[in-house]
Amino acid sequence: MKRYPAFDPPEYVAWEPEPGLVAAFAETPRRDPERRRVVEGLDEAALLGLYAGLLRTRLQDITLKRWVKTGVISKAWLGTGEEAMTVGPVLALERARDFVVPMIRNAGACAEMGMPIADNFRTYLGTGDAPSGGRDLHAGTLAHHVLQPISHVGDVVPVVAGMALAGAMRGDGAVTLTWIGDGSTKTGTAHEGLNFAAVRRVPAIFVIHNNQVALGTRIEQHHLPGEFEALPESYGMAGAAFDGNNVLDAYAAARLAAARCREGRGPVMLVGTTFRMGGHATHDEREARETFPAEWFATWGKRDPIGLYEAYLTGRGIAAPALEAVEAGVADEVARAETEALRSREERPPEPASAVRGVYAH
Ligand SMILES: Cc1ncc(C[n+]2csc(CCOP(=O)(O)OP(=O)(O)O)c2C)c(N)n1
Ligand SMILES: [Mg+2]
Repeated sequence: MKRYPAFDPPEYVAWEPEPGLVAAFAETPRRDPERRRVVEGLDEAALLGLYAGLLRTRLQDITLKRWVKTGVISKAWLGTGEEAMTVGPVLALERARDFVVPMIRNAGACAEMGMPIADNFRTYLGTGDAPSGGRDLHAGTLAHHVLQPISHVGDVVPVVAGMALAGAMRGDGAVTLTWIGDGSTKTGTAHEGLNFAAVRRVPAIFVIHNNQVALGTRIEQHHLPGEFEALPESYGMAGAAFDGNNVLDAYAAARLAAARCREGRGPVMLVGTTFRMGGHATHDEREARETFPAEWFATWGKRDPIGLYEAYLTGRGIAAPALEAVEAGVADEVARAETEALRSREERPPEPASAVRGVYAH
């Protein structure tokens, strides 16, 4: 993809595929026979759909970062380098019946569930026609089967357990998927929700989104022994790990988990490992660079989920013009959404009276 020197992490600006990593990318989902079958069953349209999802997610972040740098908004929570964690699992679901509950770093999930990109931007701009009515910068709308994130990390887990229980009671085969950050796993509510989901065997997928940092706290400062793979079993849940920078591995793992949920076999916890290539938000990128050794950024920078996937697609015989056409289409889609959202900012400020609507007491 086109790189954006003013906004991309420096490791991505002159990104080149490293042959060993490209080979490992193709090999990873093939190690498990079931995942291999899922990946081999993807046709070109599905493969390019995953590519479009990654680009759409990255380009929304690039737009937000440009807005921060040009004073349109004051800060943004980005998922740069973590796109595969979001896009693979969402595209493994069935939009019409399944539900997702992203955290702010998974905001790319909204568009992949069909929510207009402009609505994600409007949420940041606090416009009256944003799904939140201008009240909250967490994006989501149930019309598109996306529940808005709850700011208090971990609190969404019991809600997800309840949504999945509701799906089981309706009997419509709906699966509910959420992400739990490595830091969020430390909250009491996350534990309660996970236990409830396991005991009631609800059709939920919990993706442990291990980006190895919780705000400014490195993984080894908040988590022993440093691995999450044992967590599913400790709840009596099915579980599996996947490569968080590999959209195919993420997709296949979630696809199999969703099938298991639909068979009534209870929840699945998927553990994905990745790395946050920016700050907690745009305000602390410099601090993030001081929080981790430079080698971490160098190592994970070589594993750009988009660059590696492009190299994989090329190896699978998809020609450069096909990739470029997808990128041009997505770039246009994001640019149009930006224009629409900025128009809303001019024309659709929230009505002052709306501040007291939908609250418990006023
Ligand atoms: C209950 C609660 N405590 C503290 C915060 C402030 N806070 C926001 S995000 C965050 C770190 C979350 O880490 P993690 O779950 O790993 O998610 P990540 O930011 O890496 O995506 C913290 C401490 C919060 N939002 N909610
Ligand atoms: Mg984290």
